[in-house]
Amino acid sequence: MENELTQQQVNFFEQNGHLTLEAMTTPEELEWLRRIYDSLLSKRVGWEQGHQFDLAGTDDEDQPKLPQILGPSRYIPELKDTLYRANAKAIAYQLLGPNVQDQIGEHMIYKPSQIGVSTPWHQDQAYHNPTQFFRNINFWLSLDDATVDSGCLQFVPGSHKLDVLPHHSINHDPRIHGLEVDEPECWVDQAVACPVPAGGATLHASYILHYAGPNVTDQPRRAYTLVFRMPPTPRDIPIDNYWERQKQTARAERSESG
Ligand SMILES: O=C(O)CCC(=O)C(=O)O
Repeated sequence: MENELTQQQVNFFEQNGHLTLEAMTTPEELEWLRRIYDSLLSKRVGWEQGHQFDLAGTDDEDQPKLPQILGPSRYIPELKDTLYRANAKAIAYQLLGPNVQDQIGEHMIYKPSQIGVSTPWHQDQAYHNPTQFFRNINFWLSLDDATVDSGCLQFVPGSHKLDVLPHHSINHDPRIHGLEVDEPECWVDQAVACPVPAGGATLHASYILHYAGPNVTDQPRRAYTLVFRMPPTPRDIPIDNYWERQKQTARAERSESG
């Protein structure tokens, strides 16, 4: 069970901006998480509030291509007490120091078997407040064996040292929540795929470019992410994130009217 990194792992993370860990929780907790996950997804929990939506679609199809739930622990508070979360917190403290914020980010992204589409190349900070600098670590727990064919994460090593690059909505459609970096083809040759066994996780640093392919297997690809953050600091000049200002998603409409 991993809750402390070796110096070699710390150095690797700092240099490359990502790391793979083989075991973040027990098989028993993993099984419990799968039941919660499947129930949240199948009941479309949070849909009306805009907390659940299709990351890669316009929310008007019967079968979302890439369902995402933001903040699942607001519906299942026991998710705040998992061993996964305790282990991730210990590692986040080791990497970021004692000023890590108590309030953490959390989401689930599901790639249904044979249906889940790719998560395009992006930087998480393209979604975030353009007036601030971030120092975050994402833990991406895989509830299934994640392979290249099922959509494990892929990273551009060292790209966490970049600032936010220009992005656009998937398919250049502002009704779609998901973002893609402009000219994604520039990065493909540098990609490192990071398969991970069920119960293992990849970690990634703020600003790293990452991607996950479509799920072309007969198995689901269920991922549960926790984001640990340092207090953000102000930028002198905000990023011009016109891609976010152009958004017109059904999800945002539901959330505003809810
Ligand atoms: O699960 C995926 O397909 C993408 C996950 C991701 O981009 C993230 O957690 O930052």
